[in-house]
Amino acid sequence: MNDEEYNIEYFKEHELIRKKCEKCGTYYWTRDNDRKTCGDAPCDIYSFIGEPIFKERSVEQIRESFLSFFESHGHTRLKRYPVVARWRDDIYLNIASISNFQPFVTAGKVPPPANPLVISQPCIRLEDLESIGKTGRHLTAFEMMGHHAFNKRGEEREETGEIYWKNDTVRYCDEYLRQLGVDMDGVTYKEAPWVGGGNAGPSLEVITSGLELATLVFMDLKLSPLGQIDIKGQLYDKMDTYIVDTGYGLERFVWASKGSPTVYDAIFPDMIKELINAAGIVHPLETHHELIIENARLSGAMSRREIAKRFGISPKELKTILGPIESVYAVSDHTKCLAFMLADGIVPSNAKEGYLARLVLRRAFRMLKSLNIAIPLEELVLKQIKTLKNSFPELEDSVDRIVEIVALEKSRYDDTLLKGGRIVKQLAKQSKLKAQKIHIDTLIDLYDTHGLPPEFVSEVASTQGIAVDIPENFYSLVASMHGEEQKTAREPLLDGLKEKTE
Ligand code: A5A
Repeated sequence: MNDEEYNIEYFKEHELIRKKCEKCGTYYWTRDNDRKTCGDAPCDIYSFIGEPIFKERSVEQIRESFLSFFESHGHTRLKRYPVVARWRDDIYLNIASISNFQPFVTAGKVPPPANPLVISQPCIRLEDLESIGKTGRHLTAFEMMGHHAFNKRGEEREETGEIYWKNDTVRYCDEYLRQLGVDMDGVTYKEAPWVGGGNAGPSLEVITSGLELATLVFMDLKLSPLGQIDIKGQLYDKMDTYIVDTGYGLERFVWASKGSPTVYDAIFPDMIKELINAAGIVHPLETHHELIIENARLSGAMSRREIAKRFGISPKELKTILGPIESVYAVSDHTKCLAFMLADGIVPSNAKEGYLARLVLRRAFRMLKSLNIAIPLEELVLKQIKTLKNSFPELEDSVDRIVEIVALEKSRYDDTLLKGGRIVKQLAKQSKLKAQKIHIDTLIDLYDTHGLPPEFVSEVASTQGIAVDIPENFYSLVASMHGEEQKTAREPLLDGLKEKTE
């Protein structure tokens, strides 16, 4: 992407300078002359754990502060859209606030519902499944607060004029962060071109204290077979429209304001307490305080293996300490994800979005079991709805349906495991005879055809003396094979190796 794209007047006027990260080589903008790195994980560690970035605020307070800030700057506030992206033929779930307006509004074929507009859109990203509970910052269900402006080129622009573009977008961001009380000397704007939903454009990631809080995308390209601009082997052309597409991670702002070890501790304190009690465990913050805080600070920047080494323990020991609390975090996350998925009408099945709901349900069943928690999952989903009902009263309309669906799914799951035990035993015996391992393809087949989670396969196979290697990304792998989500998931082009989706 042409450097000129980031030559934004606002940066110059406010004396931000462009630097190259000493670690990852990415360019970023900062007010701090002495800065050496881009500020993002893994180049920088989370430095706000125990030292919040600004005054503590709740989810409701941050959401309202964002929406009213942009309202006071001429934006129309919109209600949320469903989490099931029924209007899209390329994705099943709503993965970003801009997804609401792709492809027809972004292509200029249908006028936007308001212009400019602001929204807080519940999104679901299952490609982040394996990170849930581990990196401290990933949720499957999160709210993306976005302000959007849809500009047209050519004659139409002569008539209506430009709504706004890069300068005002960065100015709004600076002003909003300043209003929250963020120290602006610690904020970096990292250059990270964005692609998603058939569109692309230059983008700036807004980072402080190791945490990416928001992304400002200047969407002005569309996929085009004869396009002139090559991005990652795909051809793009300029659009007739150019669109401000921003995404501010609501829960991350709340986390930054609390400085808790993870985003889950910031968002789900009551649910976490209840699950810990029900499991009869102690939060490792109490038993291994230093390790947990240090792990929380490093978890965005280092692998498990590296962290274990730093503490002079084996990765297995680290897993024993962290495993239960990570499952507690994941159940907290998944119950919220299910509240939205089921309330928005998804019925678990073996296809399309139903497959994705079943995947989340079964992961939650399995984790509850591993924690020895007997509370029915539907009760926990209802608890989430209670917490969410002030902001999303519509969720309450589906309570009866949700209870019925989750309970039915549980009994199906129990049946599946009962039958599955025999299948896996047989398979393990055969593998033993042939001195073969159980291959990943077999694991996927057992999951897809028989509904058997790889952890269950591993448990049963081990009784026959067969060890099973479960790939770390098993669930996001099967989700992507079915969800086609990866097609449009955002990929920062310059750091594709690090993380795809943030
Ligand atoms: N359309 C653009 C704006 C977009 O989707 N950008 S993004 O992928 O970077 O997401 C915007 C912001 O949402 C991120 O900066 C981050 O703050 C938040 N976010 C993304 N994935 C998240 C996840 N799995 N959990 C919590 N927050 C997430």
